Amino acid sequence: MNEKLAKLLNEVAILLDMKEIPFKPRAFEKAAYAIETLSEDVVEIYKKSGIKGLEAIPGVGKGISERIEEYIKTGHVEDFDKLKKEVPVDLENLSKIEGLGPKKILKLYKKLDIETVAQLEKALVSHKLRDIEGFGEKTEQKLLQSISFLKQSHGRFNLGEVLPIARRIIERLEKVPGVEKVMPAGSLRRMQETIGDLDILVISKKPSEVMDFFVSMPEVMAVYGKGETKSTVRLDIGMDADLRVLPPESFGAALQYFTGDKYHNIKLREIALSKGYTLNEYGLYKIKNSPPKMDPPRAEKGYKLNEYGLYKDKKLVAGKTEEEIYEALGMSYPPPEIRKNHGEIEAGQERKLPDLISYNSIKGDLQTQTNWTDGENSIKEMAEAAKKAGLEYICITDHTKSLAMTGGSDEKKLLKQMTEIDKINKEFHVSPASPSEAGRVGSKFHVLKGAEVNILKDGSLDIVDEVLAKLDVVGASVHSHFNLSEKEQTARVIRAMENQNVDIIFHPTGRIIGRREAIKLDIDEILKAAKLTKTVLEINAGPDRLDLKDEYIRKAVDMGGIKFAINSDAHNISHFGWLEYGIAQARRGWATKNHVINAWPLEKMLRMLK
Ligand code: DGT
Ligand code: CA
Ligand code: CA
Ligand code: ZN
Repeated sequence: MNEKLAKLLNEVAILLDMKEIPFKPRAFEKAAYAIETLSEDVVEIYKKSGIKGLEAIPGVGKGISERIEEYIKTGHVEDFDKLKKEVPVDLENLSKIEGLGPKKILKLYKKLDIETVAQLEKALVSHKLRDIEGFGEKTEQKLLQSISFLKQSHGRFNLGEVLPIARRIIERLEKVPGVEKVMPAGSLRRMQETIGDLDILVISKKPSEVMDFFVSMPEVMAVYGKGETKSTVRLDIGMDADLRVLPPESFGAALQYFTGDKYHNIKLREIALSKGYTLNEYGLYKIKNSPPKMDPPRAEKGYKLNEYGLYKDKKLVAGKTEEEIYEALGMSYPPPEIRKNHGEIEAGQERKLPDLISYNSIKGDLQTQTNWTDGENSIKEMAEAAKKAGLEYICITDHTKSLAMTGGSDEKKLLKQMTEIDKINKEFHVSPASPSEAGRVGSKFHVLKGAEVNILKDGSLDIVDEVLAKLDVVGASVHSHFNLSEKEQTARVIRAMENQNVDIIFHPTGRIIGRREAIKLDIDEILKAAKLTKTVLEINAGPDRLDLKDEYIRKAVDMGGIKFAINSDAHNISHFGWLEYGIAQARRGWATKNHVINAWPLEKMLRMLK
């Protein structure tokens, strides 16, 4: 129920935005996010604790919880239905189109009766939009581009959408009687930036009970197949999920096989074969009585023929755990994130796999926004939340002035904010004058002064150097002129790196997964410049950015001498959880703790900066 409900609340937010109602849309978005990331189904919460339980969900107020109650009871909400009737368009898909905000959707509906993406595409192709105020030829091009981009990425889901859902399903499966172990496999276990379908593996003494449970979960929209060992369903978010039940003795082999990726598996099987083994999802087997030459007729005399050869007997060598399989093949265990046959097998054989940065190693977050600009929470609230999330420091990096729509800071506002941060830091370092304050002593939480300054078209910045020099951390970002040629764009970013005050390039390529292409950059040149100018590159952990992507991180790691910062880019207190996605991204790029400056203690991190 959670996804469906979150989707509905997000739609209501858009509908309210259309009516230009202030504040309320943000409340709905907040509630939608809270519900989407809940680990328990709202229906369960409601069953257990009624409307009080709903109100207790952070971000869900009284009004919204009453609507949720109505939805659980009746399957719809009268208020929302009315809103939807006024603008009966396919909001879910139209709102995914980059450059098409709520007001534009409304205008297109009113002027051209456009309700679906297909209708919009048709109108664009026949240049119908050009006559409408606010939709020139440029918009036409841009919208057509976004639509074709959406079509390409169709069918895959961002890790950030899938992981909370998968975790909830896994948590529930673990409680089904007879279940001994549940593990994710496939792209999810590899923490890929996008997921095609969910693969879950289970050890159970009572397979049919798990299967019954799996196919009747509340998020299941359709059942494609249900068997003793495998079932496949479609979830309400539009994604498929496979569940396989396995015996304990081959669980490791199945986990290895279904984790993939395909190219890693193919290479591993070749190695097995070259050592006289065969490897499949049931185990690693030693082949005995293999005749020297393929001789199909012998298959009938007790021999078996398959893609590994012709053999009579095989003896199970390993299968219970993945570790024992890799060990038997003479290599160290490669973490799932790097399994894609990009050198990890050879490195494993040479016992030279990198010690990847671990999931609990981030000590500070160097990109966070507050309500001084487009964030939702105060500096203090962000700091408290970061501390609660286990961090030791954060840097406040509100937008700067040329990003006018966010109320970006000018020099004066930045200086004022620095004073405010000094004040807050004093509060974090209180002495134990009263017992109520004692708990905070020794925590040494620290708020750093920073900004996310805009890189202007020519590579200069929108804040003067004297003020930048006063900040602890300066992040610089491209937020405009996305369409420059590769040559111009590369020169622009390099010029920003050359600025003595710029410490980090935020979201370096500017891509939004499935929605906006990256800016054109000569990555090799950018990496060289980063190394030369000692500019840190961000691994933005926002689930729809994940920028840099893994391929570029790996390139930088191979080049050597380049450092990263894994930042959440939090715009509210619940976003610190995103750091996990950024860490996964760093791991897929073979980064170690040594590469990531905010995995270091504060003093060491600050020494690294320009
Ligand atoms: P996805 O679902 O597109 O995000 O990516 P995966 O990697 O989860 O792919 P999926 O669900 O088709 O298959 C799960 C795993 O099963 C995959 O990672 C490796 C294994 N597998 C699938 N097809 C093949 C194959 O043709 N050969 C081998 N060796 N393994 C395969
Ligand atoms: Ca999959
Ligand atoms: Ca699958
Ligand atoms: Zn930004």
